[in-house]
This record gives sequence, structure tokens and C-alpha cells, in this order.
Amino acid sequence: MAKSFGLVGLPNAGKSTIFNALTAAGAKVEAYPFCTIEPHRGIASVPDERLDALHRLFPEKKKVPTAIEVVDIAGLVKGASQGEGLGNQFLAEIRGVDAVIHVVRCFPDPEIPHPTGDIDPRRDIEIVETELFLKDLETLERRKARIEKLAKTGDKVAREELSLIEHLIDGIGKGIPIRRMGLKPEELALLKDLKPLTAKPVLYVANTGDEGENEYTQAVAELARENGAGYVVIRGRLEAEIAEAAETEEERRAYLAEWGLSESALVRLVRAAYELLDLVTFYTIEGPEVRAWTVPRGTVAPDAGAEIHTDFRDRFVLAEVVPWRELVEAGSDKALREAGKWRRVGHDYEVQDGDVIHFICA
Ligand SMILES: Nc1nc2c(ncn2[C@@H]2O[C@H](COP(=O)(O)OP(=O)(O)OP(=O)(O)O)[C@@H](O)[C@H]2O)c(=O)[nH]1
Ligand SMILES: [Mg+2]
Repeated sequence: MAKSFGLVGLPNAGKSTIFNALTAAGAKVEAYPFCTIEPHRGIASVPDERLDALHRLFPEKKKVPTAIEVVDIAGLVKGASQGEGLGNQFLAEIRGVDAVIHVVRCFPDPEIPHPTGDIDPRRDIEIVETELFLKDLETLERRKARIEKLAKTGDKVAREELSLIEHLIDGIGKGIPIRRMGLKPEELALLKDLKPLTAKPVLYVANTGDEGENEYTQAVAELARENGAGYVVIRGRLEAEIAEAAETEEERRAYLAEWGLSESALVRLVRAAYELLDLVTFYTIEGPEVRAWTVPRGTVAPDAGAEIHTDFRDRFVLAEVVPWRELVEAGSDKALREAGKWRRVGHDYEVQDGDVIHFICA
């Protein structure tokens, strides 16, 4: 399934611009706060040079890249949780995402108003993170009120959940995001339905002007290091314009190269996000398709197969595996087979990033 990312940030930080750069989907972008009043969802297919190289060996097949889903919401302002601005109500929209992309304004432009008057990444980030904390508090308090009675009657599950929720409320009160509370898998499982926002991994996007890195992006980089968050610099407006102007991936690359950029924002963001989420990509060449798939690192072959077909897990017999580069260097599947390079692996095999996998099922 496509991984999904929710964009948060102050009004005019450039969320819709980044959304456009990523999806080239044309969400409305205007120079006044709150132009995004409906959450926007977009799908972007992930450019992948390894997939391209594999596809050149099988040009008659269809190339199917992986995709990400991006959700753009309205800007958050201080006091959103008390009803300021429009942001708070939209936070619920990003409950379901796999990671939060926090867009931080790093472009100075007197024409574009800043909600607090001037750019200050550290303060700006804090305002937004405070709103995420407050949203989580609201969610947790509501849940607490609901299960307190049940816990009093001695219900064991409710008591466990209640004590976890009290622990989380306490941590948030101290300014610790849930993702940094070191929760055990069984505790995380209890939060499955609540989906608290600060439990999600965060990637900071320093949205900067055409000229690239500056003192503000430096500040974001520093904070990302301190907070254990991912970090990418994106020249949002420039990339959005290029994404919209370019008709093909080649054309896009050519425009980017003119600005000294070797890779698009999408490629860099996806790489950073996959790293943050600890995902690996594998490839299949089956039937009419050359296709990329994404799974968590450490996924064993039968579970990877289940991405393709749920019943592959039970029907799994063995898999043939080869690193993508070996297949590309061999020049064809036939040459690779003759060289005996396909490796046979069993149920315990952990899929490696860049594997080409052929599943053999009963
Ligand atoms: N100069 C400059 N302007 C930019 C850049 N990125 C975005 N902008 C402009 O800033 C304004 C706000 O950008 P949006 O993408 O709409 O901001 P937003 O975060 O979606 O704002 P809300 O939806 O109101 O929360 C637009 O006029 C953009 O064109 C940039 O890199 N440089
Ligand atoms: Mg917007």
C-alpha cells in the first residue's frame, strides 16, 4: 500500500506549494493565509532509476512504480486548539497518515505575509508542534473520560489502557512527543485506534527560495538533529513551477539541472521519508509488469509476497532473488540464469533493498 504523508505548518509556510511540487496536482496556491480550506489528497508516483534500468531490459512490459499519498491541510496558527484559524479541525484529517511532513518557511519574501510577522524557524516549529501536542491531549483526555468508568469496574484491558493514557498525558505535559516515549509494541497496539499525531515520525521540509540553503534552513537542520526528525531542503515554488511546466520526467530533470539540482524534491523527500520509516524497495518482473514494491526493513519473503497477493504468504514455497544491479549488468534474465546468479531463498529470508524477487508458490 502507498505510504501516506500529511503536510503541516504555519499558514503561508508553503504547504500547498510543496504539495504541488510533489503531486503536480494543482492545489490552489495563493498569497494569503488559509487558501487551503479543504484538505487535498494527491498521489505521486515515485521516480526510481533502478526501476527504470530494469524496465529497459523488458521494454515490452509496463513499468509500475510505487506511489506515495500526500495530504495537504490548512495552516495551523497559535491557539488553533482554542478555535483560532482553521487548522485544528483539519488535524483530524492527518490521523491516518504514516508520517508527518512539517513544512517550515525559510524563504524571506515581504510580499508574502508571515502569521507572526517574521521568519524564525525555531519558534515557528514550536508553534506548530504545540498544536499537535494540544490535539493529542484533546484526543487522550476524551478517551480517558470514556474508559475511566470501565477501568473502575475492574476491566483489565481498560485499566491497562487507562494507565498508558495517563502516562502519555503526563509525558506530553512535559513536552515529549509520543514517538520519543519509548513505547513497547504492545503499548503502541493499544493506540491503534486513537492514532495520536505526535506518535508519528516527522520529516521537516525547509521550504526555501530559488537560491537554496540559507540561515533559516540551517536552523531547521539543527533542530531536526536535536529532535531526531528527518530533514530535506526544498525550493518549493521553483520545484512546483518546474513540476507543472515539465511534460516528461526527462524534461523535469533538464529544468532541475539548469538550477543545479540533480534530483527532484519528490525523489529527495521520498528517500528521506523511506529512511525515516525504515522501508526497503524490491522489484518483481512478472506477467506484463516490471514493478516496484515497498515494505518495512526486516520483512521476510512470504510477507513481502503477501504485498502482491495475500495468499502468497500461505502458498509460499521459495523465492529466487538477485540484486537489481546484477540483473542489469547481466543484460537479460536469460544471461543471469545461465550464470546461475539467481539465489534460492526460503521462508526466513529478509528482503534487501534493491532485490529483484521471483516468488514460487504452491
Ligand atoms: N518567494 C517565495 N514564495 C513562495 C515560496 N514557496 C511558496 N511561496 C508563496 O507563498 C505563498 C503561500 O504558499 P502556500 O503554498 O499557499 O502556503 P500554505 O502553507 O499552503 O498556506 P495555507 O494553506 O494558507 O496554510 C504563495 O503565494 C506561494 O507562491 C518560495 O520558495 N519563495
Ligand atoms: Mg495551503
